[in-house]
Amino acid sequence: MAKILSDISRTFSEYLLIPRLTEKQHIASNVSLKTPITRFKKDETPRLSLNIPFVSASMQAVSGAKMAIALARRGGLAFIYCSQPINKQASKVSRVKHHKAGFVESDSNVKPDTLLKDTISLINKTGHSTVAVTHDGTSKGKFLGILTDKDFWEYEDDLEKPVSHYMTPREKVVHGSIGISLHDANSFLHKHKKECLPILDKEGNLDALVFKKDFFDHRINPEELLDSEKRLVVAAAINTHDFKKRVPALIEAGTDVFTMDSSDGYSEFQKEAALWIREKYGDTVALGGGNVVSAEGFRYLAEETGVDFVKVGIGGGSICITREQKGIGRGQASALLEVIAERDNYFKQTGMYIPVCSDGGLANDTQIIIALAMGADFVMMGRYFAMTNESPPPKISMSGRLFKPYWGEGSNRARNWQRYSDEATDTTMKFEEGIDGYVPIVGSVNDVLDVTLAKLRATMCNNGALTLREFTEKAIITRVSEQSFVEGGTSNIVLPDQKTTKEF
Ligand code: MZP
Repeated sequence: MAKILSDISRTFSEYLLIPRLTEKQHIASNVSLKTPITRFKKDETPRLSLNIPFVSASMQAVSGAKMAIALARRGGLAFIYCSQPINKQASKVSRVKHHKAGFVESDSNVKPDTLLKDTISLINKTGHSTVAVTHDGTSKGKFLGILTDKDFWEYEDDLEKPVSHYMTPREKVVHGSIGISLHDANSFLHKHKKECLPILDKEGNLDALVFKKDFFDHRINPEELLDSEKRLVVAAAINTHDFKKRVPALIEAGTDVFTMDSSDGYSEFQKEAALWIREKYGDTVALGGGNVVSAEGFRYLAEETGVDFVKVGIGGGSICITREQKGIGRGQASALLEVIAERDNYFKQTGMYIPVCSDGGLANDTQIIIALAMGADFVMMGRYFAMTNESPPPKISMSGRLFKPYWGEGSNRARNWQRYSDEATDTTMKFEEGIDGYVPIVGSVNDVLDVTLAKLRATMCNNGALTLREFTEKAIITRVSEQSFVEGGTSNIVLPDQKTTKEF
């Protein structure tokens, strides 16, 4: 006979936190939201930590290059989706890696005889207003000069003339030499009142560029997630079919963190892919596995695959119909609590801590807070980020309001990408696991994060916690009855607009 679990499947909205003593040091500005994303041994520092406990879902409607830049700049990560050809995913990763940094390899380069009209096309294509002029038009060629959009007037100047006519030539360009520290390069920019400092090697070849705006960017976003070369950290999803081709291409493009993307990750396919990646790349990259919803699923991934983090959640996603279609899944809170308990057991037994990500089904800020209080190291969200300006789909106006399309990775729409790809494996689809709908636009990633992070910090202070670890350790959580749930809303008053909803 099948084993029937004694407790029912529960969701986050069935729980509330009981406040703990708030001491004087418990104020929002003292709260740290740093959280590990790689496994680590007791008393060791994780190889990589997030500065905020939020990542965006590896979905076509959510995580493109724009989202990855916006989130890494706030200290989180976007998992660039893998339901696209390898070269397209790699080029998105590369765009994020080259977005900004202390020292960047010049992305827009021309030869001195390139016509101004062609240089303007390049500027429009790359979006970079600074173009390096080198003898061979490469990023490492002999440096001859620099052209910015202030050096010409598009509608006045002769577009048929070569760029050498308009550029600032090398002898007039303030430049630095290879080996200069970032701090000195920035001081140089400040002293000479320049926007961009080319860095040259001894032979006069271009090595890198340092931009003033990057310096200010970092001041505005002190939490941004940077690699050892001060470039944004990039994350990408992979599948267990084409990983032998996809992973090398994504590593070449600069991916730092991978996650295997599957609605059911308790499988030998994940083991095979993870072991292959570890054998080839060791722990130079971070790797996540999942999704699982049970202690045994967690233990399998922890022991057999060596993954860095485990994602939890099947069927809770806002666009997900897996539970209806296949009869598998579990209430997200029950799944998370069981996996967290097993993660803590595993840590006690082995001294190895494996971070856990709660993925999907977070319907509002309160549920995010409860998931973190229960012990999730970070949360993955689709709908939350799909509603922002930075998600890939275009805006659509319906009945005077702005929306964006949002569809599941298990929907026909998402899975169709293989039809147009050489990497196609199985293009036949017998049933869908995701739906295709719309979500309202709520603003930028910064707008939504500012509100959610403020609420999270405030709740942590109510719970006498300054770190996420302390938050979980001190958390006392109660289940709520349906009646107390109703009591939690406004009661016995008439709202001016009865259609007003309380959740965004
Ligand atoms: P949500 O934040 O929109 O509620 O859920 C996002 C999560 O749903 C994703 O991270 C992924 O785990 C899951 N997902 C994505 N597509 C589907 C589907 O088509 C799905 N069924 O369940």
